[in-house]
Amino acid sequence: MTDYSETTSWTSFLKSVSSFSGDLSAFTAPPFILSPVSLSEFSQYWGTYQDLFLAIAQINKHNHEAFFPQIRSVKSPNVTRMLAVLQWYLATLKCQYTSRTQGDRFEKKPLNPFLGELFVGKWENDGSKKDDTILLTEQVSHHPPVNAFSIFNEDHNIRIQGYTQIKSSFSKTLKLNIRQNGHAILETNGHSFLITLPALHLEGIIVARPYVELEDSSYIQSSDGMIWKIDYSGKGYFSGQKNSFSAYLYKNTAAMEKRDKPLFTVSGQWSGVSTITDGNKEVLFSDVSKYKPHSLRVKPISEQHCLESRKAWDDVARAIELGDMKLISQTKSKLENEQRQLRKKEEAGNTPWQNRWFEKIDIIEEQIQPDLNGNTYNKLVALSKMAGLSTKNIQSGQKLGSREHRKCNTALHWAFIQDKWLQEEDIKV
Ligand code: HCR
Repeated sequence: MTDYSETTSWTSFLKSVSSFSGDLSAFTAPPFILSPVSLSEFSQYWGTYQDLFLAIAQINKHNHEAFFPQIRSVKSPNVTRMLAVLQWYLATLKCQYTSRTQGDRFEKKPLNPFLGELFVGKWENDGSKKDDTILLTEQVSHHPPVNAFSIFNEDHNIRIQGYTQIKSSFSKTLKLNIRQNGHAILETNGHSFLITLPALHLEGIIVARPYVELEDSSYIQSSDGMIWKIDYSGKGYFSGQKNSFSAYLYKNTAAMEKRDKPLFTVSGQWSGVSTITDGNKEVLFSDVSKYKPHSLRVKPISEQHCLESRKAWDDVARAIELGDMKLISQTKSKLENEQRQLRKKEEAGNTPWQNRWFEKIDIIEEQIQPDLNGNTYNKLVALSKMAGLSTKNIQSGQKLGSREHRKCNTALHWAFIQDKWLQEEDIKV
């Protein structure tokens, strides 16, 4: 295993991050810590476990008892669905936060998506086109960087859409703290779920082997009233195991606030094995290693549009793979200069960049009302209200009464506009 921590490039990188200004893209990092993959590809992790994702849509009042046979006290399809959502969600965490650090690999700095960058693909499920799950990702803003995504399977009637805006800061001990603004909203067969995005930090930076640890709590609020509170901890906090969590299912937010006895508690490692208990017997809940990851099919670069991520970053990615710092900087500057020229042209012509499949929704200005039967953004307002969470532009999952909520005056979100995709002529999945 190569030790990069003693190299001069790493020590000067550490010096530069100790006076960090908040903009991660501003760093010149040594080639060994650069990833040839754009951050816009990370949206695919929500769909990697297709079987678990599609299973959520299959649960109904006739079949629900077949889903978690080991858990005797599950009596309703709504509870079963909540368990299935957690099982899928835990598997997505494994992809989002540990898939790049398996074996001796470590976390690297992904490419910073440009405005309008697209990443699309599909998961082919039973081989028939009708059963494909589609992924659409768009970089909807560059300052601040916001990445929006939509994943849907028409045949199974399940979709998830959301967006992420990351905010980073280095601590004095050189931990990189990441806060996410945004959310994901899952919808299937008349049920909807608001999923908040966890806070995280990167450990191991000093020794040049960064890895992610999740922290604090996140929530999954269901339109049926139930809510999961998921508490995260790293190695040595609740237990000696890394990626530990405890998730508590409450019948509603009031029960959670009163710290009533949860309906179920699931605990263990989100990247591995977890168990479930209703307060009596404890049984296996999930073992992520047993599930089959499903690869996303992405068109070859030769068939991609120039806004598609792998095509746009191809020269830079090759330079990174060669570890050629001069070439990395040349190819990256070329792309960045082209972007700057585009912005100048747009400004001069008063023709701002048009987003492709997502639109900004202003919850306050447009007076979006809570409505569980309305559109996705009526649902966002309703689910946030049920969970007692803010819809303002602050860190995901913050409470209504929080200081951040009181201080912020905006509630702008990114919504997927299905019709725009249906009218799309240039981009094919
Ligand atoms: C922190 C991170 C960039 C952001 C990545 C996010 C938060 C993006 C949204 C996804 O849905 C979830 C997600 C998963 C990733 O684990 C997380 C990345 C891990 C590393 C990367 C840093 C910017 C890498 C910095 C490396 C330093 C040492 C320069």
